[in-house]
Amino acid sequence: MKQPLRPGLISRQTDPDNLESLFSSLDGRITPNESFYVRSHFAVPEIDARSWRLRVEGAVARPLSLSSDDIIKMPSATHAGLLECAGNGRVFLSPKHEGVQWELGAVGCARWTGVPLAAILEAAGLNTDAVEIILEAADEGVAEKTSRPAAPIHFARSIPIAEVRQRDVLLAYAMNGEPLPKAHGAPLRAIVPGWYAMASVKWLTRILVSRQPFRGYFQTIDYAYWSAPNGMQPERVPLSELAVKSQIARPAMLETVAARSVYRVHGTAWSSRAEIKKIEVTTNGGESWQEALLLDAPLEHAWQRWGYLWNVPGASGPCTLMSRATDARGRVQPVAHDSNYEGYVIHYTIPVSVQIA
Ligand SMILES: Nc1nc2c(c(=O)[nH]1)N[C@H]1C(S)=C(S)[C@@H](COP(=O)(O)O)O[C@H]1N2
Ligand SMILES: [Mo]
Repeated sequence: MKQPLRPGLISRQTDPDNLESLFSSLDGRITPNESFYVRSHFAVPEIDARSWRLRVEGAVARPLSLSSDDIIKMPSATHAGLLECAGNGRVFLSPKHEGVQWELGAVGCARWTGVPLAAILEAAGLNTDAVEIILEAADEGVAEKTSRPAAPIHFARSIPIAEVRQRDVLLAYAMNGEPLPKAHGAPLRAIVPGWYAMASVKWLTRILVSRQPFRGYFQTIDYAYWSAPNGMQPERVPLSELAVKSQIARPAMLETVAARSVYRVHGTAWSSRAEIKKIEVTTNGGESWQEALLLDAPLEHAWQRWGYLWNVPGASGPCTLMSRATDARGRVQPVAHDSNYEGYVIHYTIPVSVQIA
């Protein structure tokens, strides 16, 4: 049975469903479950909650097999967590890049409840030679890219052990106070704050503690980029940390704006392990920039909303807006896309064209 279409979401792909949030409807700081984007590579796996287990294996002193009850009994943590797909905004790139053609809505911010991954690793006892945690999921299928393993693979991604502690990585079973929805990874998913969301593995089944960096499909062929430090040979590197970014919710692309009105331009901005310090807005295609108002206090792992009151000119015609965020570490959104990232890390100041009438 196909699920009915969800009103708050735009379908970008079916089988499996890939659904985009209507970013222009942005309102609260927390994205409700029913309007949170969905990005899945393979069909949503059928999981029987009673027989489901999370296995913890590899370079550990005590391998574990945990049921949902075991996990729910452990001390829980709740925190905000922004998820942005690494391909968010891909439709705006020229030339076109393969992959789901997301506009602005492959991003959202929810409150997640679960068990810190660090607590589970502590229970298993890490061996001293452990370097990475591989998160393996129940969903499986044949990979998409031309270079791919012949047989079906499970979705899997890794995180270095140092990052697990520094980033409050959570194994979440609740989203915004409700049981984790199936499309978002029930019964258990990872939330890796401050990393692109491919690292936040859904439908977890196994945590494999590894003695070397993992080189699997989803971090070499897919969700990786060419890192080309000055004078060095380019190297394939897995995507990880989110780049600083802001997006304009309203006006929406191609919206008609009333001449001589006061229009409230608004949106959100986020970064990784740094609060947003400044938002600037241009309403004349980048000729001049004005500072916008940050509306939310910084909150770890969450985005911050901002607003700007625009005195719309009297002359009708086309007009281009952009927003530009600067974070507390001094990182600023660039003017253009860095093509070493191909169809990922799209955090340049995306122009929003409107019509004044
Ligand atoms: N098991 C599994 N986990 C996954 C994926 C997937 O296809 N399978 N997609 C990843 C990607 S690319 C993104 S952007 C996020 C999307 O999370 P959401 O669907 O809850 O918004 O999940 C990540 N975790
Ligand atoms: Mo993604």
